[in-house]
Amino acid sequence: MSDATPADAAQRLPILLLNGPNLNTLGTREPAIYGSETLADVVDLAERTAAELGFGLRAAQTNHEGQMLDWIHESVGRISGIVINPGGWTHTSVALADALVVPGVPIMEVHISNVHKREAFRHHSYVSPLAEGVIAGYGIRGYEFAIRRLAELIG
Ligand code: DHK
Repeated sequence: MSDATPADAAQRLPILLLNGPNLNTLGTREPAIYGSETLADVVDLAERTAAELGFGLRAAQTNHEGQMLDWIHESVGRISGIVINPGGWTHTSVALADALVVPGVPIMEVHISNVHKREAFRHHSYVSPLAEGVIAGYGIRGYEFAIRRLAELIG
């Protein structure tokens, strides 16, 4: 992938990076758990990683579940894969899981914290059965790893 040309990038559909509720507060929200980097830092890292691999990136964050579902529906035929940190919806939302199937593209699930080291209610994910991979506990570097894996899967 590292020898991708600008022409390859132009032909490829972009990767969609989605962040769910409360992730707009990264940087100030429980920094001992989520770190001091902001959502802007996440998007910058993701854009740089995608560009290095020859992909464009569309990034969006919302605190509104219906908005997230609409974005996923609207992405059909327009993206090559999804990297998502569903935030709290990870553990609660059948509707989000149902929507994520619609685009028919590979999905990588990211959690900044190690959810398995935390409360029991964070141990279950409705998204994981749909995901090609799950990354948790690597801080915001997890987004970079997810994009690298997605690029490998897309080829
Ligand atoms: C982010 C959240 O907002 C929580 O609801 C999840 C996840 C964990 C994270 O680690 O990025 O439980």
